[in-house]
Amino acid sequence: MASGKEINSGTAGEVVTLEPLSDKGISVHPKTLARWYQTLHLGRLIDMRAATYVRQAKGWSYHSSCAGHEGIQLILGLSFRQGKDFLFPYYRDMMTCLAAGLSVQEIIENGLSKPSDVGSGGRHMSNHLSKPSIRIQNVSSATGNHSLHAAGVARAIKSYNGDEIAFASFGESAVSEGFVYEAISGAAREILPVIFVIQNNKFGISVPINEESANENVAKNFEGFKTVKIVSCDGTNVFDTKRATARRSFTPIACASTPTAIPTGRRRTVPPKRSRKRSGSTPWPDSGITSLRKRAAPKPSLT
Ligand SMILES: Cc1ncc(C[n+]2csc(CCOP(=O)(O)OP(=O)(O)O)c2C)c(N)n1
Ligand SMILES: [Mg+2]
Repeated sequence: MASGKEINSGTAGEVVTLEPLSDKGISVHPKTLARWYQTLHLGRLIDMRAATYVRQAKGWSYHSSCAGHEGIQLILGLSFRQGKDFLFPYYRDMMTCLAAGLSVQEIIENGLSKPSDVGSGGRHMSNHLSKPSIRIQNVSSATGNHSLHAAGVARAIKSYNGDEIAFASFGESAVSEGFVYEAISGAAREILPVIFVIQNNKFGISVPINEESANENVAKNFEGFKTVKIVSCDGTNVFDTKRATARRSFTPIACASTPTAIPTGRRRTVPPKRSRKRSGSTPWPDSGITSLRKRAAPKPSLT
């Protein structure tokens, strides 16, 4: 191993040299770090297993990998308070849902469209995860559509003087949809307790960001919306995402838009949708997982 660097294998036999994950000045308890690493590692195993199910034509009729999005998804999932807040995840939010309270079995039952699937009894598309019993909401596959549902729920929360939060998560391309603007505009006007999390991987399927939006950081499209607080972070870095999503960032909660930025050169490399045809030997991005392992489990006995 090169000194001060991390080694990660992408595809079999490939060795990628990585810079250590910057902690951005955030101090995290070792037990919390270990929990983060365990969840990230488990999520990656499920994600890779899903791609195998696709290749075997056994499941995941639809698979959108969360690889490269894990930083923001882990912290989003852990920010969600089970049975209290309302989470509206999108089809790429597997890590979010794992961290938020779906079990491995529940995720796999969704992927295999089993009647026991807690979200829809196997009737919804795979990778569209939900668990209504703890308030992880079932959403449609019309991208970004659930931003309106989240704004509506936030309106109810405010009407009932609740302290719950509605989280809506989607990709940067979905932000081009008119209903996302309606949701953010309405939430801004009524100052609703809703957080819109924009996971910016700079592509909407194969359409690059410069053909989607004038602002590469699409959250900046909402800068003129009075009461909207815009928070930016590196969504590939759990520490930076933790910094950005600290509760105080959202107090008082108005309407916050949190884009994730994947730095140039570290763009997610797994195809947006792993089809049977395309699922090949694309390297899996590290997302700081290997680097985090060193911090979370420095003793050999734990590795
Ligand atoms: C309303 C609507 N339009 C088009 C589609 C087809 N579609 C599915 S995923 C996708 C790209 C979404 O890209 P983005 O929002 O950036 O999310 P990403 O998959 O990159 O995370 C599109 C256009 C759709 N599902 N719903
Ligand atoms: Mg995208």
